[in-house]
Amino acid sequence: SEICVIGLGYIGLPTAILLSDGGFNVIGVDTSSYVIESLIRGRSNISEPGLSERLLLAIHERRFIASYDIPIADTYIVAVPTPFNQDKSADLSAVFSVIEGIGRVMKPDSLVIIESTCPIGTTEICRDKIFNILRERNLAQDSECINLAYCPERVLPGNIMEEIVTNDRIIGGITPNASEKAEQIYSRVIKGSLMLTNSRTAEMAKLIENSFRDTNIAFANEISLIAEEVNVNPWEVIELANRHPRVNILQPGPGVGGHCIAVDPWFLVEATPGISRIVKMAREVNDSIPKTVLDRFEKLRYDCLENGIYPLDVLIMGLTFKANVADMRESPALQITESIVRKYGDADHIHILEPNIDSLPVSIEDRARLTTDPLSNKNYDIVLILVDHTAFNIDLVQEIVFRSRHIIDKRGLIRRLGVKN
Ligand code: SAJ
Repeated sequence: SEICVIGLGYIGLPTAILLSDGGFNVIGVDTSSYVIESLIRGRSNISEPGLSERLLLAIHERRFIASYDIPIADTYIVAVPTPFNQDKSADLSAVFSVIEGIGRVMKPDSLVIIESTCPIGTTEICRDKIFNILRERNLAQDSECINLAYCPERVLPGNIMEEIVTNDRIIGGITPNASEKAEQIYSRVIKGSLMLTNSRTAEMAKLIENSFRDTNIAFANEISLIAEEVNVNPWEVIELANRHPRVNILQPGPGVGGHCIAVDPWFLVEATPGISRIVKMAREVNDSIPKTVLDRFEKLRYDCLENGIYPLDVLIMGLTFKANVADMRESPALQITESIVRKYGDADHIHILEPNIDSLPVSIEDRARLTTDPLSNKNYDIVLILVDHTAFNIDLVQEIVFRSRHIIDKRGLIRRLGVKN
């Protein structure tokens, strides 16, 4: 049978390849000409271990075809982005426009699955939209007959091709019948358990999963601020507390980035502003961390100036939102770097070490330099470790530490690697 996957990003493309390898004919749809042109040439528009080889084969064997247009298909999977607006409200325009596009071409018994992260109740709104269009097309009398399900994705960027098969999945049908239909599709390719529920519960489960992680990291970040204030090593104190059999605190860092954890909790806050207090505060705590890093940087820079050091050589290690990915969306490391470059790019020498990118983002390219050989510089006045890439190994970090006057290590890398300071 034919499946159409709409939105070929970090979720849609791996899903399309998974289904294609599982024996379905898959048509991938995207509005971006960059995405479609890359795919037609057999090139993946996202970097994810294990994806490109399978993609190339699927395209070669014509099991996967990329297109701009939504075709008639038995099943549709929607995986377009749901960003937030300036005021933190969800921007559902991409989901709604895709749902309308599907409604105009689908068969009345086609199955529609939404995987995009959505506020609670979105799937019901989509059902009404589909129903209205089908009614205009004289194809539906009863909205109960529409096969629509919300099935959130929970794969971890960097390990998507593995988790997309093994993770348990939630299937939230708009009716029990729709849940069963979606289950039949996923059960062909997924090894994890499939948990059937209604659409609202599925929507909320996705949001609380990411809010849970955000809250735990906010707690870790707050602990780290407290620890620094009272002269305790934050990494050590958390490691020791985690030896308690029922304590599991995550790691502090330079802030929380990515397009999921830094976004999704706001969908809960938007729906229930007076009640979602911890969720909101966790977001605010995590969003406030980059500023504390900048404050620390400015203190150390002032210290350098006091000692007659000018201009400074600054080394920034890592720009991406987390280790071993190339993605810089909502990255606190990039945000911190942009502030430093904006304020001091003309005065100081700002070197950037980011092994996962080939060129700097436009926001900083004029006044910072991407380096591939940080040891070509004799010494650094301030080093900021903002991402713990595997490429930042003990030999490299040790050598950089030897050459630097001040270090701001927001990932606890020096301690973890056992680097002498
Ligand atoms: N981070 C910390 N400390 C930690 C863990 C993470 O500061 O201990 C930071 C990271 O550096 C990064 C951010 O949090 O900036 C998010 O990274 P992540 O690895 O925790 O999560 P994502 O955004 O890559 O993927 C999350 C995952 N959600 C959960 O683990 C609950 C993933 O399973 C979801 O599929 C994904 O969001 C999504 O698409 O919603």
